[in-house]
Amino acid sequence: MSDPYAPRREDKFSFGLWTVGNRGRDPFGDAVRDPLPPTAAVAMLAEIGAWGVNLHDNDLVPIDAAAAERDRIVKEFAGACERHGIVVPMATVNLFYDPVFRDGAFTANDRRIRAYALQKTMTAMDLGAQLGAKIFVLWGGREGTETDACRRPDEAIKRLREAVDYLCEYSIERDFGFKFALEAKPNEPRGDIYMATTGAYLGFIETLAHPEMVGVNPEVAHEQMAGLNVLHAVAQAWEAGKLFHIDLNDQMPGRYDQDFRFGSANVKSAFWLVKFLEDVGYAGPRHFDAHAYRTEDLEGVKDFARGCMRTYLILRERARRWNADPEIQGLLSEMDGKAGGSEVAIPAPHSSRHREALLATTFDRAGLAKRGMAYEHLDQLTMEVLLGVR
Ligand code: GCO
Ligand code: MN
Ligand code: MN
Repeated sequence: MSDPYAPRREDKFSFGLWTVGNRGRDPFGDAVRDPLPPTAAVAMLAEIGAWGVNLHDNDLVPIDAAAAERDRIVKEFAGACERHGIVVPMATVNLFYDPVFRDGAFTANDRRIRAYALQKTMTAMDLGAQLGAKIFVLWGGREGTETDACRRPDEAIKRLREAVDYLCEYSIERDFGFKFALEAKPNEPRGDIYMATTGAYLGFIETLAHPEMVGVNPEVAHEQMAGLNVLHAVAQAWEAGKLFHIDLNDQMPGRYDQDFRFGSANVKSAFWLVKFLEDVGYAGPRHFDAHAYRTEDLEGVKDFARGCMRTYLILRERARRWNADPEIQGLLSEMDGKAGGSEVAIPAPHSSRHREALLATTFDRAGLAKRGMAYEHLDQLTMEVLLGVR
């Protein structure tokens, strides 16, 4: 029998060049792995059964490359993607590594830096479009502060809006067809980053000139760093029609940015997230924005990447099992019945007749308050599905 957890193209698993290419540098220690050339990363992704590769402009093209060098590198990379059947679903821009961005990019106080950030992003969009990407992620890693003495935060938000509006215009003008996916993070590398949560971006998007072109790229670890429930953030984005991309990884709450293999730290959260994505029929890329432990060599990097996909697929199989479990489904419909079932409790839509009817209703408050919910039983059944005994 073939391996039920082997990745397939339709699973749309993607990795960033910076993820499998991560060299294990941290604030306390230098690189432990050799550079992985982009073409080799593509070959490796094909070997392990991934579908796509994502990149920042400078993961591929050095920041100071001359035009001819750029063209040669891009051609070689596009050739490798073609040969190995790997697509480039998403592109992004590095607005955090170079020292020029130490006060931010789109929100920097220096107008010339803001202009340079826009120019760099437009060039990264050209690159992404050339490689076939339709999603452009914007992660403002340096858009933040250590001290709020530097600027008023509402000024930063206005600058961010101007930048995103400008980039939407550019995509329209060039006919790139990009959908922008804004990625929130509460901190690291800045002391605090503006737009700390996915919810903050969902509010911001509605204030843009082209809100229909802009959605979010929630990241598991970024919500969990702040102690938040990532599923709730993803669900809000989905419900708003704004889940354009997703960064899957893992993280213990309250720690530094760990970028662990998907599902390796909080299995239950990962399970609910996979179940949600599968239940609603999310059809976008499943991107793993994580990296191998610093202890690993290249084989360990493959183990890491394979593990991300395999865990996702195992959790998907568990989610299907949960959905098909007669006892769980029985419990759910019993709970629904006890919660009123199909009984019309709220006379809707709001009208004078409906309002008066609702105002005139007498509720058995004490009786309603007494009912047990059976969530303990439901959660235990969930755990048993998850732990493999159901
Ligand atoms: C991080 C971020 C990045 C972004 C990437 C895409 O914590 O460093 O998650 O990995 O996702 O820069 O723009
Ligand atoms: Mn991250
Ligand atoms: Mn990310």
